[in-house]
Amino acid sequence: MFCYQCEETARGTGCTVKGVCGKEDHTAGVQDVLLYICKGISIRNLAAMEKGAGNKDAGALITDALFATLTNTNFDDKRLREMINQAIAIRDSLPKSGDNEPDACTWTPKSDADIEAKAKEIADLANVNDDVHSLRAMLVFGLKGLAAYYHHAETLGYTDEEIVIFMQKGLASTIQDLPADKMTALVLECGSVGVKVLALLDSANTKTYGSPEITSVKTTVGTNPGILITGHDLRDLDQLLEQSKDSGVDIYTHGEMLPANAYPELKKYSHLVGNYGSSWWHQKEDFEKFNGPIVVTTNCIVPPKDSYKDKIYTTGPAGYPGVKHIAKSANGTKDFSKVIEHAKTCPPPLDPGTNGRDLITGCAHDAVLAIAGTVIEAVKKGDIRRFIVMAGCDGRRGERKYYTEFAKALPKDTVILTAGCAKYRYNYLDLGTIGGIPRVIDAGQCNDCYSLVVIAQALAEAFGVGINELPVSYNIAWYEQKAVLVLLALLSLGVKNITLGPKLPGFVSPGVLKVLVDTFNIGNISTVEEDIERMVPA
Ligand code: SF4
Ligand code: SF3
Repeated sequence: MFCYQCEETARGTGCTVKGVCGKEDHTAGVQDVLLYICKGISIRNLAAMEKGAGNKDAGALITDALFATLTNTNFDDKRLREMINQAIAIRDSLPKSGDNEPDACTWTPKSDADIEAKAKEIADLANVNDDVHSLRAMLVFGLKGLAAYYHHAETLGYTDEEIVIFMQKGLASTIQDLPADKMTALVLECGSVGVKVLALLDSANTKTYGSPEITSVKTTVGTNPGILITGHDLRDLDQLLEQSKDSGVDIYTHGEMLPANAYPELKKYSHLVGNYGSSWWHQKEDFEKFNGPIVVTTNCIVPPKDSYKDKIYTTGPAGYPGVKHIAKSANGTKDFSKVIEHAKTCPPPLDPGTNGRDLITGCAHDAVLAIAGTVIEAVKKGDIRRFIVMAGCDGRRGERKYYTEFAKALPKDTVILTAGCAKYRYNYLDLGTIGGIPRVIDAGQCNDCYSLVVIAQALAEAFGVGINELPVSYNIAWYEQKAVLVLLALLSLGVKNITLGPKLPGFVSPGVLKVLVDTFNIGNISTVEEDIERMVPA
C-alpha cells in the first residue's frame, strides 16, 4: 500500500505497511482499485456525455466511491469490493472512448489475486513525489472532499450536474498525462467548484432544517438510555429523531454532529438532549462510557474496541468489518428501529466528566449577520482587535496541544472563528465574551467554513476593504480530505496568508509548495508565541 492522504500519514511521507488510521494494506488496495476503475468510468462517461449518451448512474457511484475512500470512512473490504463490481458494470456498459483507451477503461480482475496485483502496481506508481504526481494527488484528495459534501447535499435533494461532471473531469485528468500547468489549473478549479458545493450544502441544510440559531448545548447526561450519533449526516439524525420520539430513549450528538443541535427543525425534538464527549479520536473512551448504541454516519471511525463493537451501527458511506450496517431503502429512508430497541436494553450513559459545561454552537452566517451591527461596532471601538479563523479538523497526535495553547494565549480582545472538529481543542475552555459576543464563534461542521466566508465577505463589504485587508488571520488545522477541499476553496476565493498545521501535507512536493508559498503565502505553524506575534499584530 501507499497512502499519504491525511495529516497523520506515517513519517509525514506515507503509510506503506498499515495505516496509522488503522486501514489495512488489503483495504487500501481495494480502495485504490475502486478509484482506478472510477477513473476509467470517467474517461468513458465524459466521452459518452459529449454525444448525449452518458450513464446516469456513473456520477452517484463515483461520488460514493470517493467518499468511501476518504480517511476513516469505510474499512469494509466486502462493501468496497461490491462497489468495484458495480463500477466495472457501469464502465463496461459505456461505449469505448476511442481506440487507445487507458488500462483503467479495460482492465477487469478475474480473481482477488488480480485485484491485489493491480493494487501493488497502483501503489508503486503513486509513491513518486514529483510535481505532477503531487498535483494529481492534491486533486484526487480535493475531489474526495467535494464528493463527501456533495453526497450530503444530494441526500437532501440538492444536486448540481456540473459538480458531478467536474469530479469525472478531475479523475480522468489523473491518467491523461497532462503537464503541470494544466494540473495546477484543475486543482484551482477544484477549489472554485468546492465553493459551489459548500454553498449547495449550506442551502440544503438551511432550507431543510432552518437557519442555525446560536444555541447552548448541554454536555451532561440524563437517566434515560441513549443513542449517540456521530459524523456529519443531518438527514440520518433527522430520521433517527423522528423514529425515536416516543421511545423513552434520548439522543446525544458526538463529534461533528454537535452543530445539529442548533437547527430549528432538529432542536425541536425534546429528546435531542445534548452533546456527549469530544472529537472523533476520543471514540475509545467516549463510546465505552456511553453505554448505549452508536450510529456512525460518516468519517471518522476509529477501529472499535471489542468492548463496544457490537453497539456500533454504521450507515451511509461509513463501514467497518463485523459492524452492523443500516442501508437506505429503495425510497431513500432508513429504518433505525433495531438501534432504538437495542438502546432500550442498555443502561444510561455514564457522566462524561465535562463538569456540566455547556457548548455554544450555531453561529452560522444568518445568526452572526443578525448581530453584525454589534460586531462591527466592537471592531470600530477597538474592543475586538482581530478575528482568528481556527477551523478544520482535530487529530490524535500530542502536537495538537498547540491549538489549545494558542487559543488560551490569544489576547482577550480577539475572537476565534471556527467550524469543524478542530474546535474540540478549545471549546471546553471558558474563553468568555466581548460585549456579549462569544470569543469562540462556532459556525458548525467543517463544511460550515462556508459560513465563515459569508461572514468575512459581509464584514469586508461593511468596512469597504478586500477580504485580505480585514483584521482576520487564518490558523487552520487539517487532518483529512474535506479539509483539503476547504483549503482549496479558500484559495480560490483569494484568501492569502493561511497558516496550516500541525504538519504540511506529505503529498505536496517541493515544487508545488513553492507555488503555494509564492502565490498564496501559505505557511506552517511555528511556536504559539511566534504565531500569535505574527497573527495578532499590536
Ligand atoms: Fe495513512 Fe492517513 Fe492514509 Fe490512513 S488515511 S493510511 S493514516 S495516510
Ligand atoms: Fe473532523 Fe474527521 Fe475533519 Fe468534519 S470528523 S472535520 S477530522
